[in-house]
Amino acid sequence: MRILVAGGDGFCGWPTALYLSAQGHEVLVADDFSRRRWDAELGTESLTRISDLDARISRWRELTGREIQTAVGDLAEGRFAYEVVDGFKPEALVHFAEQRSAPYSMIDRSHAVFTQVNNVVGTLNLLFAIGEISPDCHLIKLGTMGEYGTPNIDIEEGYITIEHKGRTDTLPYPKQPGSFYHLSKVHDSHNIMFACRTWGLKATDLNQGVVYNVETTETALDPILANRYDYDGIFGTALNRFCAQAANGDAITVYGQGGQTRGFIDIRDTVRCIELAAHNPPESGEFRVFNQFTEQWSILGLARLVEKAARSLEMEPELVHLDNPRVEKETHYYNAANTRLMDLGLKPHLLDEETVERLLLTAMENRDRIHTETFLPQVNWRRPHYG
Ligand code: NAD
Ligand code: USQ
Repeated sequence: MRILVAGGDGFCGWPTALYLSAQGHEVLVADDFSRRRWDAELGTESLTRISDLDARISRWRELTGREIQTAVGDLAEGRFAYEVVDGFKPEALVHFAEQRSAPYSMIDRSHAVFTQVNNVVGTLNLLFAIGEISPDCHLIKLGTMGEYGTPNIDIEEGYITIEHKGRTDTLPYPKQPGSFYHLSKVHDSHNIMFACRTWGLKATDLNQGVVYNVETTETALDPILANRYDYDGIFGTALNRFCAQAANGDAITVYGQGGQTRGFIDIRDTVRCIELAAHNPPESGEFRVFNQFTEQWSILGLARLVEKAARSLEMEPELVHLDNPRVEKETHYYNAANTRLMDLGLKPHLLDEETVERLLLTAMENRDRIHTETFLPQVNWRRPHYG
């Protein structure tokens, strides 16, 4: 298939582009490298050394003989988005290209505005480009489990059947997102659903859980193909971040009680889910939602798992409960459905001690690159800054 990977220089996008290329698909990566610029803005960088996109792609070509095309530009710019879709005419467009950090979106007004404009306008541009140029193209959009929040009932895959005053309908599942970033994903979902209903486009919203682990078969082939590893208080996510903290001899930072429960997925399964979605497109006019995670963990459970694995490697981790910088429930019911990708053939890599140990060792090997001062959370949900 001809597959456009928007955001293909990022943590999920780069391994996905390689995986799809390795499977024989014709791949084009579109990215504006904004994620690398946000590192410069925040004074942080990937724990692993990451090469620039040209070097990554040249190395891939040398190793495999496969070509990956590139288009460098901002998808929130209407002309660029249109030209990329027009030039490549994708059969599937995988859309990773958004500002994806909840804390970044909560820094102040300008970061909230940037996040929502970048994400919502970028997605709108792609919808209009697909609608006019390639209406048969399947949009595979990365959403997030955080769109649903933590309701006191089971979470379904996108829709819920409700009986109200004697009548019944199947409606979008209610959304209770927890940051301006998560809200941008809800706005995207509504816009995509509308475009499917109104123009007959076909789309899959992949409501992904927190992604952990770093390397895939393809990124591990050569150091120049290495994937990024975020660990700081803004872009680092729970498990990977805890491993960097433990390996560096810093405290594992559980926010509040740690009863926050989320869906998690190994990066090796993320890349596979994208291909499964691409191989099994929805009908024209259908807005399909899959919950893309493989297991649920509480944050305290994850922290304890990291603590145990670190001790077995003779590290001396400490687990601390910080005042929660976020506004979120710390003990709650959580039971989310995730059968649709399994039904298509996903065989999950479930989290085990071996994966945690590998992450701890990766962090240990790159310890001299850690900016310790970026570990503690700096962004407080409760205090709005005009900024
Ligand atoms: P990332 O920041 O590592 O990668 C995103 C990429 O998109 C970056 O390379 C960035 O430069 C690019 N980008 C952003 N805005 C752009 C624009 N306007 N034009 C062109 N390129 C742009 O993020 P990631 O972790 O790879 O996440 C990818 C997607 O998956 C995001 O949409 C995110 O919301 C979603 N997601 C991620 C996780 C996770 O745990 N990482 C979990 C659930 C969902
Ligand atoms: N948390 C801690 N300690 C930390 C970091 C986080 O206790 O040091 C807690 C947070 O308070 C939260 C949970 O862990 O309750 C998850 O936080 P996170 O930073 O790992 O992930 P989150 O902010 O939810 O965002 C990440 C990605 C985002 C994606 C989302 C999926 O950055 O792009 O959409 O995971 S989900 O969580 O399902 O919405």
